[in-house]
Amino acid sequence: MYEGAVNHFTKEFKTQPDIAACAPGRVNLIGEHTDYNDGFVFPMALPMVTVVVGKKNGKQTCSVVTMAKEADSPTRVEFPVPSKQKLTPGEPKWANYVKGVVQNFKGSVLGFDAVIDTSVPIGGGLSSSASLEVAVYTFLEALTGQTTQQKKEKALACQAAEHDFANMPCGIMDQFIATMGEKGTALFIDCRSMEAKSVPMTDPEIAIIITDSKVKHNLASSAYAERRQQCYQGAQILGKSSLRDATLPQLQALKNKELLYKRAKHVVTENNRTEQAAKALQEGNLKKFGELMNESHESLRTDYEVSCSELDELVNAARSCPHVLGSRMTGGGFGGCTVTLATAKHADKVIDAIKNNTKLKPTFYITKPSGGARVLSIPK
Ligand code: GAF
Repeated sequence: MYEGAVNHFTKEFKTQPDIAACAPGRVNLIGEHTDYNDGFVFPMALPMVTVVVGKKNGKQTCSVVTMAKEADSPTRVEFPVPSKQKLTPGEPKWANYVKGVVQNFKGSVLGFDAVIDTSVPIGGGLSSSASLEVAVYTFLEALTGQTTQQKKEKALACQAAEHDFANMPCGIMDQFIATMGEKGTALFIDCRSMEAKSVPMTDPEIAIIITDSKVKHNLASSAYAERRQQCYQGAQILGKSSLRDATLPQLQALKNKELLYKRAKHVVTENNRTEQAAKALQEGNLKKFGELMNESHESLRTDYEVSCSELDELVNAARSCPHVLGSRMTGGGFGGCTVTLATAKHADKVIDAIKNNTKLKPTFYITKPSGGARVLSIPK
């Protein structure tokens, strides 16, 4: 993929690129819809990445080409280097992530030409958008020689790009893990302090299987914003700055507002599960980890109501296999992927069991925790 982007750049811009950067997609093991509640998440970076290759063009414009098959047209855009005049979102949609990051970069942007390609399934719940944002940001750091010292600031700038240019009020999890992911570890992140603890995830006897339903329901982004608003409302009624500070007994105050109660209950119990899961993994207690994953899915399905029949079907199909320790939806929900923890030597049997127990035509990835955003060397 990377060499393909280099070759494509040469074809499009009639010169060789001299800078390349990439950033990964992610899978969240547990801790869903907690990040925008100042809570805990436990994701890992994937081997699948978005790459950006390019070079300075000596002009006051940025020309960017995407090779992503799912991108809307046109696949080549040109926009000015932001100065007093701010960039604004528009069409095509894929370019908004690029423009948003260029606008929010903590440094002075120079004119550049670039080609983007990705191996992260687009819109598949593995955070292709954060991987694009963080890859573009990392590319700009290399292009300008201005590295944002605090990686948290870099993740926040990319999150702001998604809020302002893609109109998606996401939390910080995806940009954080794309920036700070580490090979061989999952990151337990406290989304309030933005401190992260690495927990090794290298047990060769364990497989992490991602199942992509290839389904995406339209209400995903409106429902996301609605859930966020409901959490905010719940916290306000409880007199808390966020649901992170609420306890289960305190939620009784929401009992006559059933929907807010259910949403808050998910967040409070999910934070608790995520802390327990990080501890279980550290202690090598994978059985417990799997049980917590199962409980997380049930809570997302019944209290938070962000699952869908396809994700439930895949999770149930996985759980029908005795070699599975736990299975749950991952990411925002309403389609996308599930994540399953299983014994490594039986991974193929697990995949067969899922295939045999669903009407869907999912794709599978047996995956490992991989590195975060990085600058790549251009092949000579
Ligand atoms: C999406 C968002 F972008 C994340 O910030 C997070 O809220 C997640 O849904 C749900 O946990 O990926």
